[in-house]
Amino acid sequence: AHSYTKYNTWSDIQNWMNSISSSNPNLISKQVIGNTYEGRPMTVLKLGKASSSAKPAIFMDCGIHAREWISPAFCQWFVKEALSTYGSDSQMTSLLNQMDVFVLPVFNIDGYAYTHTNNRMWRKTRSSRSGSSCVGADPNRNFDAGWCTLGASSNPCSDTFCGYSPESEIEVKNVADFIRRNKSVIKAYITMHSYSQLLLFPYSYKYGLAADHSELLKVAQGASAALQSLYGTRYTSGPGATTIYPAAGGSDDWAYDLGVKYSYTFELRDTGRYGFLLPESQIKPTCEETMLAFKYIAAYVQKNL
Ligand code: 0X9
Ligand code: ZN
Ligand code: ZN
Repeated sequence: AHSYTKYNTWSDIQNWMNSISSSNPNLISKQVIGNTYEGRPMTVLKLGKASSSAKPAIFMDCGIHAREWISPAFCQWFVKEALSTYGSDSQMTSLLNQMDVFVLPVFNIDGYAYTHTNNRMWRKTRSSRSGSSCVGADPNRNFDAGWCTLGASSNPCSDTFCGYSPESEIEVKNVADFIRRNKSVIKAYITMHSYSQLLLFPYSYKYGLAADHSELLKVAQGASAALQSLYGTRYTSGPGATTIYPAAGGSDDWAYDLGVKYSYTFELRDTGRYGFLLPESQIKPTCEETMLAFKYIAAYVQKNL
């Protein structure tokens, strides 16, 4: 069964999406943006109060990498918190009145399912091609941003395989198409990974600073401070290339170059004690503190529309 303080299976997450959206028709709608390689539906939840005119929006995805289980847990937590605090928390109320938040709870569903059934440490998609016996590409190397030039591998057996071409992975194409289609309303792109406790922003495919570097850094530092205020968890903020490592083909750089200025990658808890195998007892504190960072960024974006 579904629980916010457990790592849910894809099937539990699907049931949860159906039930939460039918219980909250005034604040959530569901749309399938395409199917995964293995045919699972990629469902985006749109949170926000209905409006007669187009609302500016934030897009957030979780679970680009299959084994980073705390990430989908955060997307689920976020949806719950948004619904349960709308009407009582003034910031959440104002956010959902003025903006929509698109949430993709699991990006790499096939990989996520595989980590539950076959290999807990799987990272990539599950696509295959004749000519190679190795399965999958790294979805966060498959976006069209300096594709496969740096920190990515052209070997299909590598965990950072960039794929056969930009957007060769259907999951990446589905998300990129959705963001391109909604480009005029999407003001921020937030993607959840683990682990390392970092708040990253462009660029990662090159060392050069983003045109908006100082603003992106200031907002990241404010968000990290908000996160730390709850339990003292420390985050480091900075451009991907120098803060974690140079790596091309990532979703954050791609969204930024498309024109989505506020583009952030979170690397959630921890710093390596448990790594990808973060205990379920840490889901609640991790999500609670991350909510504060998300809300800090959202408030800034809303103020600067
Ligand atoms: O390597 C990645 O894709 C991310 N780290 S992870 O351990 N979750 O795999 C960092 C992504 C930073 N952004 C880009 N490289 N564009
Ligand atoms: Zn279950
Ligand atoms: Zn990741």
